[in-house]
Amino acid sequence: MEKERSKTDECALEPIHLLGKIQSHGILIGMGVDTGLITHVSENVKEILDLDPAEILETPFVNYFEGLNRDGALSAMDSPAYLFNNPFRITSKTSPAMKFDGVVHRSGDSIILELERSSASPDGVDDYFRLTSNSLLSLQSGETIESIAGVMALEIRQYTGFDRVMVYRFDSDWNGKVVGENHKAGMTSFLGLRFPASDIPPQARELYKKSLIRLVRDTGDEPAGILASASQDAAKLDLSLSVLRAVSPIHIQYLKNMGVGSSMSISLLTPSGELWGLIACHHDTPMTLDYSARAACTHYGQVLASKLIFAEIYARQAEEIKRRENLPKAIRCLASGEDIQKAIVENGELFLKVFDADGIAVVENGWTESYGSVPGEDALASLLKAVPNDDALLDLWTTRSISGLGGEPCGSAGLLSLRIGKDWHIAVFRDEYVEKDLWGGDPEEYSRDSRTGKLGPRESFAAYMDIVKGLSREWTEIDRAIAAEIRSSLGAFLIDRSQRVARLNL
Ligand code: BLA
Repeated sequence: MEKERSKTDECALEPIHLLGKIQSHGILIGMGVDTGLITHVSENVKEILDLDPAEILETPFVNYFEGLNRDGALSAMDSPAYLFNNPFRITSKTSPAMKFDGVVHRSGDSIILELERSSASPDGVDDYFRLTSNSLLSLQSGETIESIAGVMALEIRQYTGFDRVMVYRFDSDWNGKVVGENHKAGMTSFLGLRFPASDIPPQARELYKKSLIRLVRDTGDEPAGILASASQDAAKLDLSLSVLRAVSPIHIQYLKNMGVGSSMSISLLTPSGELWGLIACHHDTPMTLDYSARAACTHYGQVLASKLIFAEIYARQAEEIKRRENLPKAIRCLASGEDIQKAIVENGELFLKVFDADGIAVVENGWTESYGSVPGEDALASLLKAVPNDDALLDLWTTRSISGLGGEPCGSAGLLSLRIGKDWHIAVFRDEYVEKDLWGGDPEEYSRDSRTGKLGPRESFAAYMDIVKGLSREWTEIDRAIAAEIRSSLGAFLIDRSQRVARLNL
């Protein structure tokens, strides 16, 4: 195994929507939007329907199938809810015993019809409503992300029968964490483990915003190739919205390394259409789930994503209210004192609470007053000199590691610097916080194919402890908002003070 940080870039290069193959349990047929003649066909029509793929190209689709024609497909696709007009019941004219669920969508100037054998999956609208309403009823307000995610994992597992269901949440760097899980007895748990951004590279995340569910039915499957008519290029067929799309071989290897026989994931989107997370499902053996059941899971993901996001906003608001409790008192202290250095230091404990910090220093024209855990005076002076002096930063600057500013190692690691005037700073410090991240395997590991040199996934997903030293806890939006408020109140008091001084001098 090798180690490298930038593997995300290499993973991002794979054009997963143009792999030119589908999973072999279904058939893909493309027909011209204008002609109804077959433009594309998957090679496995030979095995499944005993049709010669090369022979049926450029012949009318309706010669071989019943249940849908070009006009029906066009009107289904033109409706905004086209996904829910699917599936069509399609019968093969040449093998009438073969009944399929047919799903249509448009790709370029072809109508793409994908056929899957009708199967016994959780059926009907009743099951679906039971699934959604149980979750909504058992999730009253005040629930946490973890409790909602736990219920979601349980419900989806009961509905689909997957061995393991997880709710996976992205962080701001696109690493992810399993925040809810339900699995068959005896499996090792992934709950609480983190996974690096490169496990789900950017082009996959982009695609998952448009195409909200994918099922990898069998990780041992040999995908079927696609043939195209002379006027088309099979390699250019955009399979973004295909339900049978063969997934990236790197990802298949990843699943095999995890010991997974079948995988499904459902996108969880924010109201603005960004990817918040995924519901990820694993099964030890190949798993069949028909289109309607998958549509129910997709819809469930959309409904429950709003619950998760609401819980997240609610938790942030509660945290903000708690953090702001001491802010009015702190502002009153600043307003009442002529000497701002003293006002802060004499009420040091209060200001540490306001900033959720361990130390605070006020440096004015080379004179320092401090409270709590702060670097020595010389170290402090050189740190403040190194703080970027950029007006665009609104005089507020933060770092989780002062060693990046050339600071000597000391107990403090994080700095929030507020520049009040030319030689006047308020410097707020947070001590080092040793971060213990539990990852699903070493996040820096990957493999390389000895023959092709191509990048591959890591081989072990055993819990891996990564200890990060030298950083403070993160400075959040709430920290910045509170600091900005202190900064603007100070601005107002200073103008007031200078006006009073000016009046006295008259
Ligand atoms: C796709 N990777 C995925 C998907 C998931 C994960 C859920 C979506 C496809 C699916 O539903 O299976 C990752 N699965 C996870 C994680 C967990 C899980 C984190 O169950 C945690 C429990 N993967 C690598 C490397 C590369 C890579 C090194 O490890 C790139 C070189 C790529 N992952 C990769 C690609 C896809 C993917 C390309 C897209 C697959 C596709 O849709 O074609």
